[in-house]
Amino acid sequence: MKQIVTMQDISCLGKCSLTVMLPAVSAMGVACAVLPTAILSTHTAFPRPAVTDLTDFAGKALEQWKAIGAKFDGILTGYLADPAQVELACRLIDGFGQDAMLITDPAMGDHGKLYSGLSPEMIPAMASLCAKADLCLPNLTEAALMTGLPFRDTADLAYCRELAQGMLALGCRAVMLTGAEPEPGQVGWFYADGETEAFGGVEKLPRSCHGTGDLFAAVTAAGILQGMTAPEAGQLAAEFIRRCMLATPEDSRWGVAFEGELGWLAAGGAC
Ligand code: PXL
Repeated sequence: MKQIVTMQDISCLGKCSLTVMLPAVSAMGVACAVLPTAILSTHTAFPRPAVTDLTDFAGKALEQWKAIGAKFDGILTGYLADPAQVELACRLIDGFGQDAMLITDPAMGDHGKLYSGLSPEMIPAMASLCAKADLCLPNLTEAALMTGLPFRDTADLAYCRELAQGMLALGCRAVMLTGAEPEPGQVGWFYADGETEAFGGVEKLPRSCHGTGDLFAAVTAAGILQGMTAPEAGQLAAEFIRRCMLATPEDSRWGVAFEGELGWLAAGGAC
């Protein structure tokens, strides 16, 4: 069985990061090891979460994993709280990245802004991590922040292409932008690797829910490890998220009702 290690926080309430990635990756038949970087009582869109930083713990976990000869087929990084955690992600890659595909989700912001509590120093730090990636999965905000291009919240193909080229110029091998609008009324992804380009999407719903970028990253990463092309995996992820959002009746900081859709995902997206 393929195994991913995913590095990010645990937000205890308000479904996102590890609490959604772990079940989604597992449902797709990929083993999911976790390197938690912090425990938060909620994600940071709720006021004043209690936080315990786990950077020291995570460093010790890496040492022990090395000592016991741990191996991973994929490394998937998500939300990181500060540049010290980015440095730790680089240690994870140095130690275990030789035979592993590196997928980075630079979960740093949305709607044109950094998430609350993140300092602007995170932007160059995250860009340096994404430069190492085999595949980087930014949303429009994150791609604009890292490339220095202006943020626009309507992402036609010309704008997606510009952001994707900026991301490739940072150094990543391939990029899949989320929040792309390949056609009016659609929302989806735009993929580029310097040679090929692809895009796809699903009908856009008038709703915004937390944690959907994390689910997109989990499904895309697990799909690729299961042998899908990145565009195939991205389209599966977009369809999965649409189903989860249809099951979530309104805008929600609490995350999406993904639980009832895991069976669909486990069946490979068959209706
Ligand atoms: O869903 C991304 C995410 C992950 N982790 C934490 C967050 C957020 C987004 O707000 O605050 C702690």
